[in-house]
Amino acid sequence: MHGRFDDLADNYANIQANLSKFRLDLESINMSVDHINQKLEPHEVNVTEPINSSCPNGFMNISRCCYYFSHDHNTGGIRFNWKKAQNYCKDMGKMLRMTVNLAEVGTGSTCPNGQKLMGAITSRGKYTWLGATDITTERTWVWEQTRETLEVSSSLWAENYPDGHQAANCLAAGMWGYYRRAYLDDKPCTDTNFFVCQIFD
Ligand SMILES: [Ca+2]
Repeated sequence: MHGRFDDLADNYANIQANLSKFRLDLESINMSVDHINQKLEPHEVNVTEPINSSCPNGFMNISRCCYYFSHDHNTGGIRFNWKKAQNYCKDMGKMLRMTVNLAEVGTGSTCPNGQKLMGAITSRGKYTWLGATDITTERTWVWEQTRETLEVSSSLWAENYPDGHQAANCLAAGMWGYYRRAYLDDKPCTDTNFFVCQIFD
């Protein structure tokens, strides 16, 4: 009888030891699962926003098009006259081996949602050069890159604009109204403003 009791006691001790080992293994597995989940989290965020990574460094994706806001770069942003701003965009294009010019609103078939671009300009709250002029023919506004016409009747213009005649031949977006929203304004090309570049290919 005594021997059998010892066997039972040994078995019980073995079971306890195995149970402890099992608990340790389970804890180790749980830690591994937590570790894997932590590694997965940032990856999942990337998967939900793959579009943002499709723009070159420094450019922002809005409605599947890439824009460079000069407001957002260097301390206080970068401001130039209209021609210098356009050249800055074109030079970036040479570096990137892409077609870059001052941004257009609602032209072309690839990024027709101009309201989102105007919204992004509104959120920065500053006068901003865009890519159209009436330099060639007064009151015939032409977007520089696509050569599409910007109608003077467009609702994108601020009320009673364009009004600058020969003295104002370059296109800017300015802040208007109670809500300080961005609308188009004709300004002297020698003014110094922030600007937005756009990738066109
Ligand atoms: Ca003009």
